[in-house]
Amino acid sequence: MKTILITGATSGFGKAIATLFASNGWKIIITGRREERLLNLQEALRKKYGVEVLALNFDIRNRDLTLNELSNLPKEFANVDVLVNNAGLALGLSSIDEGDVDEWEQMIDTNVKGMLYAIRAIAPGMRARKSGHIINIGSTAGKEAYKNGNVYCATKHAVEAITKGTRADLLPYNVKVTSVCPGMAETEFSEVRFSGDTNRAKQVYQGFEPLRPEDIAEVVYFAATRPAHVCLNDVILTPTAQANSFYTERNN
Ligand code: NDP
Ligand code: 8X3
Repeated sequence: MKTILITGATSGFGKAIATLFASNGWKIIITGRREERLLNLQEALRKKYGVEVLALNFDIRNRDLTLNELSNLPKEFANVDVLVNNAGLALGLSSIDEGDVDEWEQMIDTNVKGMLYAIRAIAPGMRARKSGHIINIGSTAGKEAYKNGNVYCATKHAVEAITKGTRADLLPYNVKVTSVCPGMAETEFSEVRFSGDTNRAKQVYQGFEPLRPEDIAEVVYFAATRPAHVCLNDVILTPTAQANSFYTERNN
């Protein structure tokens, strides 16, 4: 029975990834700040799929807590086969000269530093076992920097660099490292970005069919289930109507 750890599983991609892997019989570790959602998902996956689910409630920006929780997993969950670094967010959309410095720090602390803490806690076990797979959720925002996306795009460019560096470092230890880079997907992402303004969030996805969380989960599952000698390095997936960060065909 393989074990997967997914950070940020209380909504969106993380929840869909946890659900798909649970439906395929994997042992699941889920994390996030919103405890009630985490416990509801834990219960639902246990009931529906009969799998073991560990729910860890912490803020990934908290360095000591994250390192401590993930370095001291209970024995039956300790051998993590796949780590999915998914927890992340965008805050705001404003020109660099008008940006909110607190928002910048939250994005950097979550998307970059939080991901690094998780890798630091989990990679030594993979190295010792000479086996494992780290899958980082990047973005098309990590391929190009779009107007007013400045710091969010920077964090996703950092995910790209960390993915490449991690792959090189862990190469001698048979650890696979993959980045999965989605374009526009309708989750809570834009609601968070626009501080709960649901109308503004909806507009982001108007006039075309965006990706769904399940689309990303399928790619992660495919990447995680390749034969031992195959590592997907980098996968970009966009809605059919989106070419990249700059071009989207809308019918409104
Ligand atoms: P959601 O807002 O639906 O989910 C984000 C998840 O991250 C939640 O489970 C949230 O949990 C968790 N999270 C955020 N901050 C923290 C924190 N400080 N500590 C722990 N967990 C945290 O968005 P998505 O599912 O869309 O986003 C998932 C990832 O995909 C992000 O890294 C995002 O940048 C990336 N992405 C999204 C795209 C999109 O268009 N939607 C496209 C490309 C990439 P909680 O709030 O409970 O802590
Ligand atoms: C999320 C995709 O285009 O909203 O990473 O930045 S985008």
